[in-house]
Amino acid sequence: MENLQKIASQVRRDVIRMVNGAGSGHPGGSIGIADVLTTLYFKEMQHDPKTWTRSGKGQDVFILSAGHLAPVYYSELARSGYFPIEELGTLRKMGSRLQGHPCVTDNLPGVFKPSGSLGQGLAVAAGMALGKKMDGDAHRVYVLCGDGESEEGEIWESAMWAQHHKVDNLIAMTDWNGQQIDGPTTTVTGIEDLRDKWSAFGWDVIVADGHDFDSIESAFELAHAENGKPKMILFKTEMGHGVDFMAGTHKWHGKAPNAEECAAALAQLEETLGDY
Ligand SMILES: Cc1ncc(C[n+]2csc(CCOP(=O)(O)OP(=O)(O)O)c2C)c(N)n1
Repeated sequence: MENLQKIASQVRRDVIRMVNGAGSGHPGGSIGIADVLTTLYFKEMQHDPKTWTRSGKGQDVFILSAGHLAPVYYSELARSGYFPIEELGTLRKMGSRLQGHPCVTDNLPGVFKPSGSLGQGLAVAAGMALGKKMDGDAHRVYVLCGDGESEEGEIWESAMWAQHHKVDNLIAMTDWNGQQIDGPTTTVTGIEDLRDKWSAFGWDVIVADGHDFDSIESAFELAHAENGKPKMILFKTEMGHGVDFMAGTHKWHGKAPNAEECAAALAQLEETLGDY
């Protein structure tokens, strides 16, 4: 667990440096979900960058539905060995494979699906999960959605479809930080309470603390149940977690720190694996 904490700290540093270097991007949600995605990539998923293919065959699959969280996604992928860590410094630069939102035309290893247009990832993940069942592939499909993203209708179409087809190898996660681009989710559409909504759609619902590694690991453990129901883990997180002036506000949803802010943020995050 100590190791996961160290990796997550480095991932947060990567995100801050990448977005500062690009001069644009999405740091708040990215550092808020870093503990969950670090546990996913470094503990939970069965995956191997050396044998990875875009079909996802023979491995677990992760789809980032909330595509604006690309900075944390790229950091997890690079730190897991999908592509060189130095490439992180090219975020949003001309000719880079690391576009502001994930894209597959540049053949970036580890990415299954382009995202950024919110709402689509869950549908694709549900289809891939059923495909795995039909192929006799015992691996799982994971997908991360935002709570603001869950205001999209396609999410709920996919929710109905997945429970109808009993895709219990689908583990969806919501970054339940209570914030979205325009402010608190309660003031935008009032999407709460997500627990009731997902239960009503026939899913197995698990609520966990997205900054407590024991809680994150237990949630994944519970989600392994082969009970005919798709799983939704609602991870309670804090947007901007780890950097005091970014924490708990939507103001850093899509804003790059300047040089001074970048230095202040990095001073709060331990460098554990070496910067790129
Ligand atoms: C279809 C679509 N509509 C609107 C947007 C613009 N948009 C980008 S991020 C965002 C808010 C997402 O909120 P949330 O999923 O909670 O992410 P967080 O703010 O927590 O990072 C919106 C509305 C988009 N990318 N795609």
